[in-house]
Amino acid sequence: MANSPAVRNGSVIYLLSDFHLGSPNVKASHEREQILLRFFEETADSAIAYYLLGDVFDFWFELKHAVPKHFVRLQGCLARLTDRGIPVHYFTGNHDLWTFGYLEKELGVILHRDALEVEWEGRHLYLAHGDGKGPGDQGFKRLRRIFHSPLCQRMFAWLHPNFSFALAQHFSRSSRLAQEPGSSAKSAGQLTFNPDQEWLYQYCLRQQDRRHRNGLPPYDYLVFGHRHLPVHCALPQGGVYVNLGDWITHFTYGRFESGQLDLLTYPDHQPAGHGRHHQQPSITQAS
Ligand SMILES: [Mn+2]
Repeated sequence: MANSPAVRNGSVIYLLSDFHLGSPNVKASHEREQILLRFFEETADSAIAYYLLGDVFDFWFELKHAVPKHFVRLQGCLARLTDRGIPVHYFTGNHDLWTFGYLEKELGVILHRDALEVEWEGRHLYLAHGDGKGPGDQGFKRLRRIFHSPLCQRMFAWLHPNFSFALAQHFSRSSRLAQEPGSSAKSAGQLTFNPDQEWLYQYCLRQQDRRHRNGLPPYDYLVFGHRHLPVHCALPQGGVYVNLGDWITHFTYGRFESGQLDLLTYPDHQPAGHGRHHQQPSITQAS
């Protein structure tokens, strides 16, 4: 029964990102889609909500009367979850931001185009895909402004999709491999977490400083995707930087329950994430 507020026993909020369905090709993505379906099937009974933190699709663009082919099983799965009354929050990433109502109307997801601050069980969390945040990456930030421009989006929509979608898919794949080194199967194993060079870690430090200046307690968790690098690292000002990794090579997800957010692998549910050896520092500053 659609949208019936059935009594549910769930106690877990699940967070995932960066499935990039469509990359590197449809066949490989179909295999990953099956793994995702198993994940949602196994976790649905314990879930009170899902947060998808961006780049579910490697390319997505809605025309007035058409959407891209493929990955209808995941779409059906998300629709069934929302039909059961489980909220699915869908953050646009930098690969699937061209959604204009279809995902909300057809799948029933709650769409977020910007970062979100939430309070769960007394914990303060900051959630975002993570693209364009932190210092550096000026070339990508310029490109990002073009992608977000309504005029450019209208011009793109005028092109025939046999041409425009193929072109966009080509650029989407090549840009991802260039911009997000962790997404490359070849380099994923070599990628390491270096806080000094990690823009989102730097962004977390600034956010925590800003909170402190404004007399607010630090965020307990700042959670992102985008980097394709699983991270669970305590910050010096308090709180934890979490990067959800991806579902291309890492198959990692965030699990929030009883005020604690863990980063785990699927299907074996083992703790994951670079930076775990960092001890949670004792907070000496006044909060
Ligand atoms: Mn991304």
